[in-house]
This record gives sequence, C-alpha cells and structure tokens, in this order.
Amino acid sequence: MGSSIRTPQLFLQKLATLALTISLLLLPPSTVVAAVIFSDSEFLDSDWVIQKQADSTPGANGTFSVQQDTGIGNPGPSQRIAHRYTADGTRTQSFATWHLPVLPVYDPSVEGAISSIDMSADVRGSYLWQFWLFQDGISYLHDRSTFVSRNAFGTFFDPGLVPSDFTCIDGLLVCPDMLDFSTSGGAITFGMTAVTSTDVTGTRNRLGYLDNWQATVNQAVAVPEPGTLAMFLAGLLGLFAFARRNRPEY
Ligand SMILES: [Ca+2]
Repeated sequence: MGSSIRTPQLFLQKLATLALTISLLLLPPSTVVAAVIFSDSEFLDSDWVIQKQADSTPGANGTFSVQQDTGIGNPGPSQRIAHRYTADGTRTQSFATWHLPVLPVYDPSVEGAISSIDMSADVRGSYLWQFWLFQDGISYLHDRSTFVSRNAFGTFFDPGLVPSDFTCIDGLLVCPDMLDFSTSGGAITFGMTAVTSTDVTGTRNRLGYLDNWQATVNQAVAVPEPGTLAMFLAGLLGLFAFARRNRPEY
C-alpha cells in the first residue's frame, strides 16, 4: 500500500507533534501553594469539644448545651448551641463558649510552615462569632467577629489570616505571645468562639447554629503543579520523538 498515501499523513503527524511539543515547552511554568483543608458539615457530637471560655454573669452562672441538630442547617445537620444564664442588668454581661473540633490538628514542624489560614463558617442566631486558634496551650482569638440574622444562616469568611490578625487570650486577659506559623511552631488546632451578651435583667436562653465550618491551611512552600510537570515531560518526549522521526528514512 502506497507510501504515497501514508506520506502526507506522516507529515501531518510530524507537524502536529512538533506543534504540540513547541506549545507544551512554551507554557509558562506555574506553581501552586499546597493547602490542607479541615471541614465539618455534619457535626457529630463526638467530633467537637465545647468549653466555657468566659462568663461575666453574676456568680458566673452561665451554662450551655451543644448538640447536633438534624432539623436545622445549611443544609442540615448543624451544631445547635444554647447559652443560658441570669443577668442582673447592672452592666453588659457576656457568656462565651469555645467550640473545638477534635480532629483538625496541623503541626508546622511536621507538615511545613504556614503562609496563611482561611477560615469560614455558616452561622445563625443572635451570637457574636469569632474564629480562634490554639497553640502550645494558648488561645488566639481573631480580632474580627460577625453577627448574622437570628433566623437565617449567613457566611462568615475570613481569608488570608496571619499571626498578627490574632490576639493571645488567657481567660479574659490579653497575653503577649504570638502564634508561630514557622516550622518551629507547635501543633495548631482550629475552632470557633460563640459569644452572647445582655444588658437587661432576667434569665436568657439564647440559641445559635453553626454549619459548614472550614479551616484551610495555605502552606508556605510552593510546589510544582503536577499537571505542569507532566506537560513539560510530555513536551520533552515529543521533541525526542520528533527528532527521531525526522531522521532520513530509507
Ligand atoms: Ca450541614
């Protein structure tokens, strides 16, 4: 069968190979910063530890109950938070709980330095919400907080957080330590703080809901994007194949 028929096909194949090779080799090198993501949208009771963080009600009488709520969520289930306390109306009195997922632990000394952390959650209820981190036995609250609607979920998104965005908190006191995102930093856990307060007299029973909690750890070291590396290798192979095919044929 005719080389006269195959020859144009071979030429086109070579041309296509060459074009592909050149285009692959000319692609700009790109890198991606690896990220480690921790998230929860189900809120099994066993996955979270809740603690009283601060209580300025008379006699520190605040109590709380926290449990998975399968009926309400964005979508359900979510974590249902109830703060109960009696206030005397003499001043604004606050009650705060820490919400700590059991699993998320990122150890910079093992997994690499952190460039920043993105945190987000869907929250609902007349609560003040804050993200916080926990490192070497010390709590660090993010300075920014949010209120959302009592009756609808709103998204609280806080991207690009670095150590200077956080304040070291020891009980109700501010302490001098700074978070350490470098490879000499201790393991970090991630959580939420839920705060309610009142300046009126009487028993308060406040409800809040937390859903779609997520912490994204953006790692400091850029790594070659696997796809780019593969394309570069494919380009090299293509060049090699083209060179071989381009030898005189007898
Ligand atoms: Ca959910």
